[in-house]
Amino acid sequence: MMNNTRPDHLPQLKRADFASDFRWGCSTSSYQIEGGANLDGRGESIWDRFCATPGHIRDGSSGAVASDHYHLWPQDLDLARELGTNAYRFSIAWPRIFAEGRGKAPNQKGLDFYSRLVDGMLERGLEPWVTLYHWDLPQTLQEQGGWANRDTIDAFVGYADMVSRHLGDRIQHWITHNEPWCTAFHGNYEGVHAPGLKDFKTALQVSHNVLVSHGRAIPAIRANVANARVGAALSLHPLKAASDSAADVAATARHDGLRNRWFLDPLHGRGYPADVWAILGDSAPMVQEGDLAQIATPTDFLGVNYYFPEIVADAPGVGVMSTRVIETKNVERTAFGWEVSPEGMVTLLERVARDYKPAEIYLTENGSTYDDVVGSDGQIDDQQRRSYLVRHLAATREIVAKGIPVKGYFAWSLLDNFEWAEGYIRRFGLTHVDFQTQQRRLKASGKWYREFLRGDK
Ligand code: IFM
Repeated sequence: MMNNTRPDHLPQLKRADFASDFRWGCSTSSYQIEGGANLDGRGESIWDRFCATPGHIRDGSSGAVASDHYHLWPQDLDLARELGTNAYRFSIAWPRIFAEGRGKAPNQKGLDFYSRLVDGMLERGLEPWVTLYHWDLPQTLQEQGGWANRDTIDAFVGYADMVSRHLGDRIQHWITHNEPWCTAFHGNYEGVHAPGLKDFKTALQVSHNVLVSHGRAIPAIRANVANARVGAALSLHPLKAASDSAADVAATARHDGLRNRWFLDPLHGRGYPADVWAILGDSAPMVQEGDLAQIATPTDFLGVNYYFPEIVADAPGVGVMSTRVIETKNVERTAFGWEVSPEGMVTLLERVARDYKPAEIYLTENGSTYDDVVGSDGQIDDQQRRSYLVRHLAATREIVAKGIPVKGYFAWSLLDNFEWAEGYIRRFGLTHVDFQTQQRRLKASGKWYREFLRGDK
């Protein structure tokens, strides 16, 4: 395999290759970085509860302290500014606003924290991009059925209303949900994420209710925020059939149906894909009159989180969809085993633009994990992550050159953080975090991003 980490093999890039109003940022999420789990009136989230059960998290950890961003946020925003980014994507912990998920009075200390955080972004020239739901559902709501219960839709709209009322004077960009596929299927079918359920029908109902909550939150946000720009961030994958056989090709179409089209189609006014619906049988979600119209409420942009392509084979009897994702050999992979494929990102965005024609697309996440080593000089020479970043930015430039309306790129992630079921084993940061001391150190990848963004290469 080609050594893709050698600087002379990497494409040459400069910020000036992109429009001057292109959004450059990093993404983070509340549970993964904040810590401060019991501070200032924050309620329990499904992730606090999930992590407490031995066996759920590979290293037995939790996000209780994480990167201690709850205390260290000024220094983290300084880092984002020093990188030269002009935008910053973060999420709000719902249980900090409503400890039990809903209520007339919000937790003022929670609102104040985010208010200070947003002011801190603006003071540093960082445009705030907020995500309302990045998986930390209040545990009380889970006890009432979680996202499978339609009442959670109302609770989410109340929460979105409260947050947008308080922060809408300073935040223009609103992302309702991060990766609804993961919320639904990792959390409720595979059981590898909170709340840890393993029920396909529940997962499908969750996916539907999450989508309805997205559509219903939009008018609330627009009512509170002048010039609001709203969208959702989907995790999408380009797919290839494992072979030319009719069975593998058909399996790939089925897999695409649930992985990609199950979310893209209803958000773009097409309802659920008929081919998938026909397979679901009794597992299909309960859809009420008006739901599909609400899901299709017009948005301003589509957020795409891109990490890796998938190779799909027919697998009779495997799950409801009878498909299997297979691992091919001789492919460059990250430490997570995810295939590195900048060209897959090009294929994916061409497809999304062609089939759905979103007015604007933002790459709301893209990044990689490797086994970082801190050298004796204290430096983290993460050439693989640097190479990954450079090549995905070159792919972004190619996508833009094709006339696809990609308007921004957010690297995942600003900091090493709590990587869900993998705990602290997987590091995605452009900045290294020593979880004993909370010391931050920019990795080689972060230094490259800084040079690229500041044009001082
Ligand atoms: O860390 C996650 C993030 O929370 C959602 N998107 C994928 C990232 C890497 O796994």
